[in-house]
Amino acid sequence: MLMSFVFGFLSSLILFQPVTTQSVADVVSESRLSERLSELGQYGALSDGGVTRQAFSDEDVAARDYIRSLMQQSGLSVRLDAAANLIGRRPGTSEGLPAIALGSHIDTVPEAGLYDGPVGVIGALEVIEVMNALNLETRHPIEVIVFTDEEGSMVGSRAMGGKVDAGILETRVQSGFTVKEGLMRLGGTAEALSSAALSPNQTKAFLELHVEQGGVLENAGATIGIVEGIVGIRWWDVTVQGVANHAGTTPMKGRRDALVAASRFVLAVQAAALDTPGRQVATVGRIRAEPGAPNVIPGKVTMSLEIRDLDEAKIGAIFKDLQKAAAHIEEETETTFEFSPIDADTRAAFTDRKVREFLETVARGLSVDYLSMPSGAGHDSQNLADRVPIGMIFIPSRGGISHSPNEFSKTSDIKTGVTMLAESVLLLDREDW
Ligand code: HGY
Ligand code: MN
Ligand code: MN
Repeated sequence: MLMSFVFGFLSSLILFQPVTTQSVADVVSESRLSERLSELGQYGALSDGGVTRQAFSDEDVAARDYIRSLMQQSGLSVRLDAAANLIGRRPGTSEGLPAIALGSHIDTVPEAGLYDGPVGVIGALEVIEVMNALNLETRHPIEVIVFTDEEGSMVGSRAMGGKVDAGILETRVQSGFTVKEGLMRLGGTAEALSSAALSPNQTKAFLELHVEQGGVLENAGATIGIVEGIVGIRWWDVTVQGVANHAGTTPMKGRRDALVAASRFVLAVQAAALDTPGRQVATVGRIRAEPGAPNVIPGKVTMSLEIRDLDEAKIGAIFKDLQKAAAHIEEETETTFEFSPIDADTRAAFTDRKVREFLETVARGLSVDYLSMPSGAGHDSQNLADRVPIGMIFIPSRGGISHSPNEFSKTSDIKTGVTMLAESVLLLDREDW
């Protein structure tokens, strides 16, 4: 035990040699990070300080132009792949080597905060600024990627990970566009989606800096999370069919009220997640009762169902339990339930052990308090994990809040995350592994 600690500590001293007299941390600029995050936050800004910048919306299109201009200002060559992923490339001294890729997303959920996604994109661009300022050359090319529609279909990272088929093009996302329409708006090539898949040896590793979106780091007083694994996420549309009728003349007994049935199902979802041992979660995030008038018994309800866990088999088992619960509710309420999977399946993925070791070496070298931890949120990284070694760095979210205008991360923590990211890129570049 002692020997492995001594070895780990010594290797962090040997491996982790700051590469220049002026250190990376000296150059990472908190003011530039915070300026750029607030500039990006102007695209879809809300009066309460939050932002709505849904994939394929006008705000998303305009924000991508802003990021493109930052990429060009820092000397990156910019391209779009068929899935409209925006990719900025900094050449390496050995162009034949695979790229080390960084990045995240800039699309948001409705009424979001400023940090979920943008910290990973603005942070990756800051790494490029640091390398330029220190005149650092890397052997490997470095790429900064803005993935398409992370908050919905994840078409960008799924296409890059070779995990999509043409069916995804018909998926309609929160902004109202189908993926096909959206790709047209962003300049993608829907009919050539498969060409976005990473070829072998195209990318050496992918690192994503992201806000934790939970309270684990803050509660532990740690600044950095080194992610072990990212949960799998499965979505369904659930339709409950009852019989609409006059709310005044229809006796309570014998009603076939779709909203009463749906409400019982929502409580069954909560019970299934609470009663199963483990850290799984299950949510009904969207519900709509029709025809939606106060004096009409709802005849139809459509709602979403989401189940997440690191263990795919457990997601399947919980879904089976919920189908049984729905069958029971059908009988008692004389309604019918229909489940249709939404093509946004995101499989659980584990980060690469070697990449995690590099991240731990850098954290020790920077004397940063870090935790190894799972991610309860989904991320673009997980869709690349079958093709590329991935690593994720978390920074704390105040109060564990995210997907909300109250989302906040300290600029000093963002700076620490970016310093970790930059030093990790330099270490990955130096080491043959
Ligand atoms: O939903 C998620 O976990 C991610 O923020 N898209
Ligand atoms: Mn995110
Ligand atoms: Mn999100």
